Amino acid sequence: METIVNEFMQALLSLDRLAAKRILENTVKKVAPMKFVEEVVAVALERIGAGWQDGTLALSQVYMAGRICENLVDEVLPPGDPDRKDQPKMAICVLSDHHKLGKIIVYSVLRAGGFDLSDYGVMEVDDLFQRIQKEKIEILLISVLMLPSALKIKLLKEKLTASGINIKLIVGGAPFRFDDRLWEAVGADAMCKTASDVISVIKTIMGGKI
Ligand code: B12
Repeated sequence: METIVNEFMQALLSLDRLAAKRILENTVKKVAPMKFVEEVVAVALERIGAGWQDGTLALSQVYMAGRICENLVDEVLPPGDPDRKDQPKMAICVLSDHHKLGKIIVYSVLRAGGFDLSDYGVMEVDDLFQRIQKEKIEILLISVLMLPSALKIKLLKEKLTASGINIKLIVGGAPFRFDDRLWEAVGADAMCKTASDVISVIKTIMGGKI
């Protein structure tokens, strides 16, 4: 996988979308698309992000790499058959943040796993609160990649509690991977380090264990 990560990174840094797509297509002949996303796409983007932090890469490279991956991942993780009964009503969003790739992946994983859910895109606390209340959402999945955005989940939770709304919050993204206790501090019910953990967490919630 290391060679593939390096080649994929080079394709992204040269803004060569076609080369990146070719690497993806060749690799998913041998490994599951999700494995490619988590072990190649996410690793390459983290390394590119680290390059920006230590000054060896430009923010524009981080941005373009993110956009290329966003499109590729959309193509490789197709929606599954959402024909499932007795599901809780679910929605997913990015809260006050424009890092969208994690949300796209989690959404695709859930759809591919047979779950149906609404994609709210990027939301702010007040609009999100109104929408989940109106649509009677039972499980809300929130993706954030910046600490200030993660802390806004606490505001949402306070509003929900004050209104007596009982909804399960599942959170994920970089701040929760950096700090293992943050999800509890913001009042979430569960946290996932990777998108592939999400189905088992939802099944645990459906089984009444969270
Ligand atoms: C690519 C990137 C960008 C791209 C985003 C492109 C896009 N369309 O998404 C661009 C260049 C636009 C960008 C901009 C900025 N970024 Co940026 N970015 C990154 C970077 C390098 C990678 C993020 C990424 O896409 N990773 C790949 C995806 C697949 O991983 P992921 O999102 O973590 O998702 C996985 C899991 O976490 C999980 N998951 C995620 N969400 C959820 C939700 C649920 C419910 C579940 C179950 C699971 C789950 O599933 C996914 C797959 O396994 C990170 C570094 C990092 N270590 O994360 C910095 C990072 C997130 N960025 C950062 C910053 C500071 C910024 C900027 C403020 C920079 C600036 N000064 O302008 C802006 C802010 C933009 C904004 N308003 O939101 C910081 C945040 C620091 C902090 N503590 O708050 C980071 C951590 C870099 C750093 N170390 O400083 N960024």
